[in-house]
Amino acid sequence: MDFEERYEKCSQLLHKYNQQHLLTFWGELNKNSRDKLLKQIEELDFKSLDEKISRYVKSSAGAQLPENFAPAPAYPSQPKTAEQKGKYAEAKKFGTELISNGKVAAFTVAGGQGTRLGFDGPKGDFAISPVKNKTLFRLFAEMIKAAGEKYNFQPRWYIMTSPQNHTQTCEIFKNNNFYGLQSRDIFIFQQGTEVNFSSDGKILLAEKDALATSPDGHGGSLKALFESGTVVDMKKLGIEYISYFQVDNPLINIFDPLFIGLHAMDNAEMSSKALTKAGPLEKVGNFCLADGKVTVIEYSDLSKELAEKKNGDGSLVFSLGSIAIHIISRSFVEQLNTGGFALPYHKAVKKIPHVDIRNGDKIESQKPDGIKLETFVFDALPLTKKSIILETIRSEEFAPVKNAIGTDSPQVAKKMMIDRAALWLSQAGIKIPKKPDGLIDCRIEIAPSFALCMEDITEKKDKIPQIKPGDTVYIS
Ligand code: UD2
Repeated sequence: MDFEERYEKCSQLLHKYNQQHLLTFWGELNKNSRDKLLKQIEELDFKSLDEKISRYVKSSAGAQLPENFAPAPAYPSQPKTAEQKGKYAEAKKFGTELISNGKVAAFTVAGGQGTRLGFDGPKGDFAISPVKNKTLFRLFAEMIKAAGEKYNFQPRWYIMTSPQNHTQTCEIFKNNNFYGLQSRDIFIFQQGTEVNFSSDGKILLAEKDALATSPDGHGGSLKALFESGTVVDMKKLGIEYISYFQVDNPLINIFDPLFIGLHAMDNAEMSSKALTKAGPLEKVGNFCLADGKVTVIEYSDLSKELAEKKNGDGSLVFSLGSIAIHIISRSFVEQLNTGGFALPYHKAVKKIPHVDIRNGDKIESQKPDGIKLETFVFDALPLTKKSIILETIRSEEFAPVKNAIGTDSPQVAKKMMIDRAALWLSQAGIKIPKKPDGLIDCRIEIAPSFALCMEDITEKKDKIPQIKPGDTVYIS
């Protein structure tokens, strides 16, 4: 199709869908810019556009909640009955076998912007470890390498970026020599984008020759895993399970035999780790059961009344929070993508710089008035035939780095990393110096190559130096 024909076709479609303003500056554009703009318009999914606008962009209703829902059941972090003890032991053994046989791959979603943290660059490059200042990416790489050595397999790491940080992320990996991993074992791919809208349903222009777009949310990972060829790569390598985690959690236990084993033994398609919420309004999703399906209801969508509802023993009715740690079966991702799947959108009202159609000026909005649409990965849970939840302990596995100060800040995460290291050491019988007020009086960091979990310490106990008050110790 030549240029004229392409323009005609796009123009007709845009008229039909009330988006003709996108060609306002056509007359001012050179050939390259015209081509760039047409390509973006040609890629728009016009079929779903009207529904997207009426159902999500213009609607002021929040997420659609299921009519009836109850708290979701979960495996406890420690087995309680004899039957459970037997099952956990079996699951650990099975999970270990699956890892050793190369059936599990690591998968980090790292397409977010890290705006709240105020860090300029991919969040994975943020330095977080308390002694060596290792970045999140370096920590994950070291965990993955150490797991490969511990379980004697060739680990593969998939990382999802977004157009905003893809090139930078790839450069960071190259500049750091892939953190000691083989470059061929790291597969970095980009997620998709969604166009941004004004509140009246018009697609915004970021430039006269470019639509305004933003990453399509972490739910986009389920599509991107497929469209990037990642699942084909996994299939070739015999990888069956995807260990999904967010780029912001330095305490992640990427290859957890128990979690992987339970997921596989129960024939689950997508499973989750959960923890007891720190309070009724903690900003994590709530695990619920709706129509027999595991469903996550975001903190912002659960009424205060329900969030605060208590059981007779004083515990919260909706006590299990989602920490975005999942095991996803590769076959589930394939199935979702071949069966015309679509996750619901969530609307976010943000400040989106855009071009003023009336005069071509750039508008930097003072208040949030642009609309971004995102999908969330946990919305795939109700689409599974089976989904299990394993409760975990916050101090062992969850210290997200989200805000510059306060809750979920680097300061808190560093302290939690030190506390976990101290607990692992003291459980192995190593004396940890404490201040009179009971606080730990040293700074400790344990290299993933030394220990990936508490049990690894016991075997290497003799190699740990004595720790004196005020010491800064790196155990490697
Ligand atoms: C998420 C969950 C929340 C809880 C919490 C745990 C949502 C809406 N909420 O909160 O329930 O589990 O995490 O830490 O998910 N990302 C992409 N592409 C995108 C958007 C995000 O890769 O388009 C990645 C991002 O890089 C990060 C992760 O997804 O690794 C979470 O993103 P977030 O920080 O925006 O999620 P948050 O804190 O709202």
